[in-house]
Amino acid sequence: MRQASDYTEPALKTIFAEDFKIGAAVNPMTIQSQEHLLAYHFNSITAENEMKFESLHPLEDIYNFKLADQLVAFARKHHMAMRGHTLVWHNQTTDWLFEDKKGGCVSKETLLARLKSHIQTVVGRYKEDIYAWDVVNEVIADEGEELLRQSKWLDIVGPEFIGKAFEFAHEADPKALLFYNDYNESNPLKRDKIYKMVKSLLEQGVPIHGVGLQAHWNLYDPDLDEIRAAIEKYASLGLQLQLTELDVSMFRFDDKRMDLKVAPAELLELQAERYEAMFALLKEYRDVISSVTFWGAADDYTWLDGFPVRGRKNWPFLFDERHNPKPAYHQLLNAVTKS
Ligand code: HXH
Repeated sequence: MRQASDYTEPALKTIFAEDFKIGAAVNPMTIQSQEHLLAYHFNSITAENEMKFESLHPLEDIYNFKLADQLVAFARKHHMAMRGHTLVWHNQTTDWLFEDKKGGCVSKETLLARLKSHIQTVVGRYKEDIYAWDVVNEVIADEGEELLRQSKWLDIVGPEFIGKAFEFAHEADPKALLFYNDYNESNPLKRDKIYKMVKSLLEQGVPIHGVGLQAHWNLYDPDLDEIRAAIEKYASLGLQLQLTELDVSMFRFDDKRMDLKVAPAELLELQAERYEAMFALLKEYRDVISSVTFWGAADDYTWLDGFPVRGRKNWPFLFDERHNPKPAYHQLLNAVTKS
């Protein structure tokens, strides 16, 4: 593995210093195993899992801040910005939140009171360290006419849980930038639904400051034109945009191939082309895009190992398993320094 003194290539955070922050999702393992890489190339982090509801608040009277605090300390140590992820989600949230003592459903009032208390505690605790929160994650339905996906939040509270979450977060830290975050954000059908939902929040006076484009992309999808159209549409709301969970999978989402044990040169080349084109586009929108966060940092650890195809490795980042720059890094650097 590379030592701190081995890092001599231009740092990503320097290359894009005039454009946007460059972030990485981290966890308690990677802040150790990837410390030099993170410190050298990145100026922002997000907790991959440690600030999700089930991690921070497993039981009504128990908060677990230990792991989240470790990540915050890492950001402080390396003078990095930190994003918070995530306050309201239908996944990785504990059942107690929605249940009364007898295991039945709580009332709307109780659920909102619990949400408010959770947000005050968590957002309040990290006020000095976290400048932006993903307040609501993934509430839009992927397919069909329905605007909002089915969830216990929707069942119990109705659609106003979304605006309430933003209000509670704004009360807890009036300085924090508050984001709505979602995936398949460049798909035209879902894009228009996200736009519609966020627009209605704005019309109701809800304190929302940005749209998070997760950007779980791959070599082939989404099309650059669709990414551009999505950026334009969200930006037309007058909000800032961030790419919050960027990765470029080697496989189309429905590709089940299992034969690759190492990343083939042809795919690394395609990935280099793709990253170059993507960042050229992102730079065009540097006035509205304030941060680009990868959902990891190097190919030794990615949530895409084993997802959605169990047992399959993936290589979605700019740095390889030994933290060396990949063809995508070199081509990106080349393109950006020429322009
Ligand atoms: C993100 N969801 C989350 O925001 C982040 O917190 C997490 O660490 C990783 C990714 C992306 C996602 C959303 C839906 C999804 C898969 C990933 O849905 C599927 C689940 C199974 C099969 C197909 C889709």
